[in-house]
Amino acid sequence: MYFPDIPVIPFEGPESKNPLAFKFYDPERVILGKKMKDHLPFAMAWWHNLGAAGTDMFGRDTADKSFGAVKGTMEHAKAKVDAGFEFMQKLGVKYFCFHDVDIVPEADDIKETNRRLDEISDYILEKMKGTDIKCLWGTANMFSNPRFMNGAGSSNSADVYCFAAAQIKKALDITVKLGGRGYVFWGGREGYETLLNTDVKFEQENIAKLMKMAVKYGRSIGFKGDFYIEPKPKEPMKHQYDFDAATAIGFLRYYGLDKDFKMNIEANHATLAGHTFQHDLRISAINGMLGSIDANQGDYLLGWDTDEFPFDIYDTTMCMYEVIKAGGLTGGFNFDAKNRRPSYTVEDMFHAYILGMDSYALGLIKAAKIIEDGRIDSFVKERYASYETGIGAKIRAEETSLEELAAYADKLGAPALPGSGRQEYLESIVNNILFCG
Ligand code: XUL
Ligand code: CO
Repeated sequence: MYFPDIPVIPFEGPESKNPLAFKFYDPERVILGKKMKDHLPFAMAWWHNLGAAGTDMFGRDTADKSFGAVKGTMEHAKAKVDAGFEFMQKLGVKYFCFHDVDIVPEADDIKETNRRLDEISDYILEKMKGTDIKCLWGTANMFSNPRFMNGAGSSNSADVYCFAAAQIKKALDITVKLGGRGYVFWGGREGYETLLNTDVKFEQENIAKLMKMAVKYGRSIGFKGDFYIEPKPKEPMKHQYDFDAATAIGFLRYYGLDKDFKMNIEANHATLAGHTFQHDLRISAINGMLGSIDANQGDYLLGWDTDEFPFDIYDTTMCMYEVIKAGGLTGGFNFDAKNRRPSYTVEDMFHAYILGMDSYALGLIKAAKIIEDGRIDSFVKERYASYETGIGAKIRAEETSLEELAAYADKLGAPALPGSGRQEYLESIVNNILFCG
């Protein structure tokens, strides 16, 4: 046991003061005809939870994530598997997400790294047996190794491009072996620092070609799930090609990849792009591409990816409002989040997941209330009522012309002002539902 002092985390309800209990996440509770645990397929991010130990630009680790083994060894890799499964089982987290190099230490030669990946995936598969824990998605880390300094699919070096392809191939093999629901492309270094040395068109074409080969290979080995792009506008690169959902969707459509890909929207990435989290969810949803979510939170005072555990109930509520309206996710809610550096104990690891899961559970409860209440939906419907009859209906049905509309406007002389947007009234409704019962 790696967490002997931590019990299985029970649901005790909102009145509980027990730090090791859920206040809102009650997996069997039915909301809008579906159990909470089915609305909220939570996932553990291998890298933050079992890897990140507090190192930042100015200081080294504060937490001990050795799990009793020497870091950088296969013994440590296996200890992480054991600790990770104990952690997920104690919390009732049913999925995990991983990068290839989160689950094994990377060797100098890719053949040895791949051998290690075979060994650890056998170990994980064995561990999965007898539990109901599954793989949400896998990915290849194509940003940490110095060879990827200029990107992977966008690298100026064809040799590096081949290494990226080799890593994707292996990461897909492992994802399929573990029954993963999805496969993620986060293009951390797919972008540029300066246009003075960059052929943007060339790089984007190469990325698309790599993705096409990945789809072809994935389907050939029986991968039936979704590929995801995880948009992010910057960090580590100054400009990243997958800037936001709208940009990534346009890219996928242009290169004919939109049938195989969906979006994995990360809250903190959306805010870095100058959007709300809800905005990127809505853009994905209306394009039929809302696939999965990296459930974290940024800090409005800091301009980088702080990857905090979500606690803002307004945000989780509006997220769940979008997810419910979209009919749910094909993926899940991956806590791509890390403890703050001074929260370095084992208890903190559990507090963080309890916070995240409770925040989403409460968001779900409140979003369902907003939908059941119906005032916001009916206001939005009414706001566009002028398109239901007369000239508006003709516009919707594409049964008119610019000439007819111009003649209509001439006859009118001047239109009445559109109806009030009633923003403050609508915001009060949300506050009322959030804070009064
Ligand atoms: C980085 C980030 C990644 C992706 C997977 O900002 O979010 O961890 O989720 O590569
Ligand atoms: Co992420």
